[in-house]
Amino acid sequence: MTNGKIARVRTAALAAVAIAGALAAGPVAAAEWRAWNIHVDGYPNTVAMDKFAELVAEKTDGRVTVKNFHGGVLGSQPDAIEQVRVGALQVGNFNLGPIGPIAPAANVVSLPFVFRDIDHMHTALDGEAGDKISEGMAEKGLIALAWYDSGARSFYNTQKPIEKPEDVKGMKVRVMNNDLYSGMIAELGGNPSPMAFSEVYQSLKTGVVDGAENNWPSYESTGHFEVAGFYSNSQHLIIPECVCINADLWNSLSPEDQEAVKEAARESAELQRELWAEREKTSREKVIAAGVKYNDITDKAPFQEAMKPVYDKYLAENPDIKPLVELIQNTQ
Ligand code: GTR
Repeated sequence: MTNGKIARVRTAALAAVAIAGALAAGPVAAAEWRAWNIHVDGYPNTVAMDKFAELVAEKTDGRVTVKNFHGGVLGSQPDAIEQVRVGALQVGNFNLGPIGPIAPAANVVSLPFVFRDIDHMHTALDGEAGDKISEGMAEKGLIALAWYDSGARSFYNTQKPIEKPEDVKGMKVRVMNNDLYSGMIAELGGNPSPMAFSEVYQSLKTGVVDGAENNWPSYESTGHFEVAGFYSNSQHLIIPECVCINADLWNSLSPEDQEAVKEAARESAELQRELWAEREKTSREKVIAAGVKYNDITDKAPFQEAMKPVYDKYLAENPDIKPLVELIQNTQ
């Protein structure tokens, strides 16, 4: 390198240092977070995540903006959870189902029939049990900013109404990726088939699976009701959802921005819960009007009894979670 060249390089380097210094002293460049959501336009969670983005920008005075990627376009839910944990994505609206295999404390909500009803789930989540679940998730790199509703999940299939456990015998049933759900189907005598949400419609249509399980809004929004016309109100799972953020990112925020982001998530959750209550009704009406055969399961006891080995296995593998299960069961 000639002397002249060295001098020019040095000047350029000094200029870069000066610019960096100026930037550090002046306004910090706005951060853009990428957020994952599995649902389609108009779905309560999608609308609420858009609200979250709007509120984050407003409450942080534009220091943070959130770019939502709806419809699962950034990948499957288990993949997206991993991406948020490692920081490749910053935020996600996740169902606690696929978080359970990573965080055993969060898996309590995936024990079939652990919640008596939606109110019980809300009371437990808003109390000590919710704190314990959040702590378990934080240890695995996910901070739960707020909880979204996801109603109760029930069975649906292409063949017949399910009234008793024996009706599940021999059926191939899609479940989310979580051994508790595979265990649940196996204990009912069915064949569990863990599969990504996006693959279920085609699998029901082509007979790769005979059934699946979900709440009314997802059964409707995915079009599963068009190809699996028997919906049996088992309500075997009531799984909450979170707005979750990467833990390192969260810890790097100023207290002021943490407060702003948390408020934004909580306000978006209030909206989500209102929209959810409406959507449960309209989705149910829509699918029944479209010809879905619906039946209530009046006696849930045989289903609940069949779940004992699922609980036993989970507690044998995670003995330290027993008090949390009891805490939930004893929450009035
Ligand atoms: C929906 C839930 C999604 C996803 C989906 C599934 O109810 O909102 O996050 O978990 O169920 O069954 O995969």
